[in-house]
Amino acid sequence: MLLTDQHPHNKSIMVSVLGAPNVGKSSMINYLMGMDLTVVTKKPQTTRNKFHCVFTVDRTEIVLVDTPGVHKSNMEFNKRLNEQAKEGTEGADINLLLIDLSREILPQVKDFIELMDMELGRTWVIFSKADRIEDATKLPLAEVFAKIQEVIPAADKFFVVSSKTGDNMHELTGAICDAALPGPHLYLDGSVSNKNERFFACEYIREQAFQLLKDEIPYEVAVLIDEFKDVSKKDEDRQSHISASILVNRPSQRGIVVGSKGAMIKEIGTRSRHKIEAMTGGKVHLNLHVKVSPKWFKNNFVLEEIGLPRAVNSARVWRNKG
Ligand SMILES: Nc1nc2c(ncn2[C@@H]2O[C@H](COP(=O)(O)OP(=O)(O)OP(=O)(O)O)[C@@H](O)[C@H]2O)c(=O)[nH]1
Ligand SMILES: [Mg+2]
Repeated sequence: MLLTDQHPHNKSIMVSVLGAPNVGKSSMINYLMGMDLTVVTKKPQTTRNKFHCVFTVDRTEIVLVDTPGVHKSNMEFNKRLNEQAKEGTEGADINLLLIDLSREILPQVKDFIELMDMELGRTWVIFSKADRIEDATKLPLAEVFAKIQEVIPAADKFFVVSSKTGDNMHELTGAICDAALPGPHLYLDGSVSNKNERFFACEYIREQAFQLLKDEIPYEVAVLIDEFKDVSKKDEDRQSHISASILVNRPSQRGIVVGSKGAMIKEIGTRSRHKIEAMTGGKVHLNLHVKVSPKWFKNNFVLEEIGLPRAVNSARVWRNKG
């Protein structure tokens, strides 16, 4: 089917999902989609790229844009994460601003506005992790929302949700569908993202590294796919061969990621392979290598390779300085 030749009742909407690190953006997206597409860990700064997560409800296509949590930092790497979040608002019909109910609310809003430093279009405030509060209905959230509207005038609705219990997720999906406008779908039926299997293979390996490694190591790890090829013969079930490099910053981290007698790398490999196999629907042979790449997070080539190019307007800033 041509994307231009579509059912006349089709509707579509693009919704960016924004907020501080760890507030539950990716968890909410997975809940709404009904699948574990985007990576979730207990640690902040899990998501590193903006990307589309796509599903349909009846004839309505919903494109949720997952984004990295915005946070204060002078490091180039972190600035590029924030830039991804800003770019995630481009073309969005609505922004969902997640505010973690288990943390102080107004400082989260203040930091977010300062860091985004842009005029936000139509925004819905999503108070997340409601299950962490004994009784969220007793909180004066209407008053808090009125205060948020003073600083985000385009905020016109709020929801109180939990990705753990599913509270109000149905209502949120309904409201998104109601806001969708008639028009063609951007993606073919069955597409779940604008990113390919290579991207998600990387993400699922990094997710396990984030979950299994401690201290600063997860933040000093990047994953690159060296090879991803289908090796199945005609009429055979799908089989893929994937080689990936786990980059670390320092030689001492290499030993930790490999682990005693290779136990850690084996665990990262086994867990991520299961998730990759669920995605490809076939068997996966996964080879992981740990490589020391000092200060990879300052290296523009590596940053571009992991989907964090220099901000579009940074060249302009640089030229102006000259
Ligand atoms: N109790 C509870 N925990 C949640 C909820 N939503 C997310 N979490 C937990 O919060 C942590 C962070 O969740 P993520 O979905 O990765 O948060 P995020 O905003 O995408 O984080 P970044 O990608 O780092 O910006 C994980 O441990 C989740 O299990 C929720 O509704 N209730
Ligand atoms: Mg995330």
